[in-house]
Amino acid sequence: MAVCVDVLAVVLLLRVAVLGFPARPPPQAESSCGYKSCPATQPSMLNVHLVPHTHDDVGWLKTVDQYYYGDRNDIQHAGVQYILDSVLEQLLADPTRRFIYVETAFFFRWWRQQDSATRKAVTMLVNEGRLEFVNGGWCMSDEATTHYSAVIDQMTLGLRFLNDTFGACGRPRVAWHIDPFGHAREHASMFAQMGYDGFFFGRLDYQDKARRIRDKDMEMVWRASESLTPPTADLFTGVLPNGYNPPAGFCWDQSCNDPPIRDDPNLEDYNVDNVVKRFIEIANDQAKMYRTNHIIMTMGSDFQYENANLWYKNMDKLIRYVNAKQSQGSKVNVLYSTPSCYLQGLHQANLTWSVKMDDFFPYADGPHDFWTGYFTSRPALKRYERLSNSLLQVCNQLEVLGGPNSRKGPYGEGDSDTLQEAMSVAQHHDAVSGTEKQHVANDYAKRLARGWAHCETLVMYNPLSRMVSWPVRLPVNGSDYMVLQPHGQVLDSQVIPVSKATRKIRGDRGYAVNELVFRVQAPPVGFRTYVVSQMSRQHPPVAPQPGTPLSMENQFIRVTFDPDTGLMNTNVHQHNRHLTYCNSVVQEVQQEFSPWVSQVVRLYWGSRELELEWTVGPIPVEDSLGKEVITRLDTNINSSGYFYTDSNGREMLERRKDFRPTWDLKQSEPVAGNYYPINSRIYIKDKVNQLTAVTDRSQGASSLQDGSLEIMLHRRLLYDDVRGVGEPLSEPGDDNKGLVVRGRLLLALTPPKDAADIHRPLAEALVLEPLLAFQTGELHPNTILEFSGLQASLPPAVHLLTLSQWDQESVLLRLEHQFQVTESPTNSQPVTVNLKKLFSTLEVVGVSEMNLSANQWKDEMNRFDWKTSGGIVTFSTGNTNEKGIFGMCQSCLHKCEVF
Ligand SMILES: *[C@@H]1O[C@H](CO)[C@@H](O)[C@H](O)[C@H]1NC(C)=O
Ligand SMILES: *[C@@H]1O[C@H](CO)[C@@H](O)[C@H](O)[C@H]1NC(C)=O
Ligand SMILES: *[C@@H]1O[C@H](CO)[C@@H](O)[C@H](O)[C@H]1NC(C)=O
Ligand SMILES: *[C@@H]1O[C@H](CO)[C@@H](O)[C@H](O)[C@H]1NC(C)=O
Ligand SMILES: CC(=O)N[C@H]1CO[C@H](CO)[C@@H](O)[C@@H]1O
Ligand SMILES: [Zn+2]
Repeated sequence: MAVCVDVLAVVLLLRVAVLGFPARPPPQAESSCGYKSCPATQPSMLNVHLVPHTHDDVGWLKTVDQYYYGDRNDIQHAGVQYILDSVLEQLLADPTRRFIYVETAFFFRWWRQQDSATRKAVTMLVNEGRLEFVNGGWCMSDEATTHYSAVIDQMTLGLRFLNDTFGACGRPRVAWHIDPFGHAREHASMFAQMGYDGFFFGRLDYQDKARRIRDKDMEMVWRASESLTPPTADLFTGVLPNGYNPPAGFCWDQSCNDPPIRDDPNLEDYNVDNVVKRFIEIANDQAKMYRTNHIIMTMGSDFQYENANLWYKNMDKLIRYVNAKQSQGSKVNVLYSTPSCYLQGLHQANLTWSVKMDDFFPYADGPHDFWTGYFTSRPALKRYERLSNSLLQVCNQLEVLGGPNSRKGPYGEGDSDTLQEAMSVAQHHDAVSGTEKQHVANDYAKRLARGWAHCETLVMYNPLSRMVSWPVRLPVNGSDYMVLQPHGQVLDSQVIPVSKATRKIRGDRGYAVNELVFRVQAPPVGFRTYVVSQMSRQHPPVAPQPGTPLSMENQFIRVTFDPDTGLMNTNVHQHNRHLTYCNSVVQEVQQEFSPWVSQVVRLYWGSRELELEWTVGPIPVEDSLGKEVITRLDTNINSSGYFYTDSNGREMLERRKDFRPTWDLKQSEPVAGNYYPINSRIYIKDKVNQLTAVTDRSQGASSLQDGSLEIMLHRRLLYDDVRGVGEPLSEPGDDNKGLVVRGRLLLALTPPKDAADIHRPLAEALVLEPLLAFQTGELHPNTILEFSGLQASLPPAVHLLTLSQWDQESVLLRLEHQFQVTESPTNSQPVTVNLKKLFSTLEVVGVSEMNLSANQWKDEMNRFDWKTSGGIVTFSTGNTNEKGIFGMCQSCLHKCEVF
């Protein structure tokens, strides 16, 4: 029993240690939902698909709870429970009406409050395709600031609820990201691997949109991975005509002021002829931008349909009166429809579509309106979200290791549900993105904190599938300590004074004067116990050197500091050298650039990376100027205007200053217009060197000069940006003086061909950080000192993406190949993993393969195929300068057998 890992992820449901597992029930008949339920269209006419919809933010100006109940309508009139109540009544009143619903976080709450008669009625509507779920994740995730691991989890949570509740008829066919502020290629890749047939969105750069309208290129096939053989990561992608709003003059919600259809001919204000004429004009104009005889109109907007009667009553009339014109020769046919029925129309047109290979960042809605600041907004929330993802994975793993019958394992209080829900809410495009009001940001953090409280683990735990070693820093009061490994050997450790910046931030909280630093190791999917004891000898720690030391170095790196400016300079060692201070754990230089910006440069013994720990804030605004704080690294790397950023923490994309791959850019903002989101890393390179910066949270970054990298760390603003939130981004911190934020950047300087071998595992270990836990007092004699859930470490190429309890008998396992196809001569190859010999404490007795979001069995998967122009496409990304020919790369083909 083995599996080949050569794609984003192999997703397996393992039946563990229970013999006689019942056979899977045959797939249920899909009733008449799905494509079969689509309304008839007119082949010789222009079919206008009216898609009634509501866009329900999982928190933005109000918290998710306030939105659900319709609380605080003084902030914004919005109540999701009323929307669902009202739409249900309107759908039941007329079988031709349709509605789509998107955010499972809200639907789930509402469903739980319904009686069985209502549930039955809803199920009927779903089975008949009259109520269709689209997207279907817990939320509509942000695309710039999310990490793929958390996105997959939040999609899995929502889609699983839909499958458990409605079976196959609940499975969304279309991904629907109508509001996120730019679109990531990795999201498209994930949607393809989750089995979606198509994807629609509303926001893209205004110049890009103008070009696409001109060239009738609003719909395309997005080829979303460099490593996956087409069409695995191909996703049909459509740009909606009007964001996600109805055409001008046709908004019939209680929140709009457009005139209703007044159809009594005896009245003065009869307007049917005028409405029909305008509508037909708009439809014909829109058809000029698209290629088939199908067009889509999004009939709804933010939190609309609270009184759904207004919308449906007027749309009923619109359909009736516009179609009545057909008897007089009109070629416009309007119908209630859904995104999947529209998609089916496009598919049946059997056209050849253009191929898109880059992404949709950055997003600008005007020459001076780039949505790039949010890549960094609320850096503390972004870090907390990332750390919470680590804890969630740990919590999931501990539940598995604790045994299928117990959610409370011996190693922790594991109950992952609360944290999983909080994390899923946090992926929303106004959550981790930082684009919400302050009180809503506080609510997201509070939800995560509640999740943490349910997942307190009792041991130091490593969730990675290989042995890792990492530095631990403990705040201590004394100056002499001994650290013991499980078998009693003494570990090198070092006591370092707490930095001035830390003491300042800490104020009168805490009293530790030093930090005890040592390097621990933990086995894969497991833990190791270390014992720290204070020694009676008390002598002062190594005194900090006065002034700035001129250099520090270890086996791999040498860093020098300019004696005048204190700025740092670093080189890669060409050969190993023996240094005299071998037992030193860490060298560090503390730098203060201003009272509110400081940095510690650290070089750990044995590390190939240099650590920069930055502390920024409170950003002063007494001068009435908002500020954005960046860190810039200048090198002599000849980067020629190119730099590389990750997409949702996974594949790397090539960026070029003042350039977009698919249109002639008129650059109007030389800084903001060159910023891109990074979730885990950015690099620049030439033939000899590559500088990679790996980060601990999502940020905005760029390279504005050759050889230079910059990363935005923190921002504080005094004016609202007039995009709806109605509040300047000025985080108060806990004392109302402004938020102080601290974070880390890891820098690796290597030859380009070795870079991925270093930055992939580095980013993996920073994203899935090992977790530390402490106990005081004597060790209980029965304490397990060391444990590994795996029989052996997995190869460096394989990342254990998910290990979580699925139900009583089964465990969900996602194994991912974490290298891109051309980036490492040694690690980009496919790898075979033997499942029988994987776990140390679980016996695998059966395996079923699933799609990425675990809501479809492999043998039931099938997607629309789309014809594309240009079979072979060249890529220049990857970290060698070679052009990889797509579709011909060797290592992405299945080479190892699954048996
Ligand atoms: C689609 O078009 C191709 C030619 O490009 C043709 O061979 C094929 O039969 C068409 N399929 C359908 C279902 O019309
Ligand atoms: C830590 O040091 C401070 C000052 O030296 C002392 O007052 C305090 O009691 C110490 N605390 C502990 C826990 O040792
Ligand atoms: C930098 O690289 C470009 C192309 O990669 C090359 O044309 C140029 O000569 C290089 N400049 C230096 C100073 O090496
Ligand atoms: C979806 O739900 C149906 C009905 O409950 C079940 O038979 C099927 O196995 C589920 N599919 C997956 C992939 O879990
Ligand atoms: C990881 C995985 O197997 N993903 C598959 C999920 O299903 C779709 C088809 O429905 C495939 O295209 C993906 O490759
Ligand atoms: Zn939104």
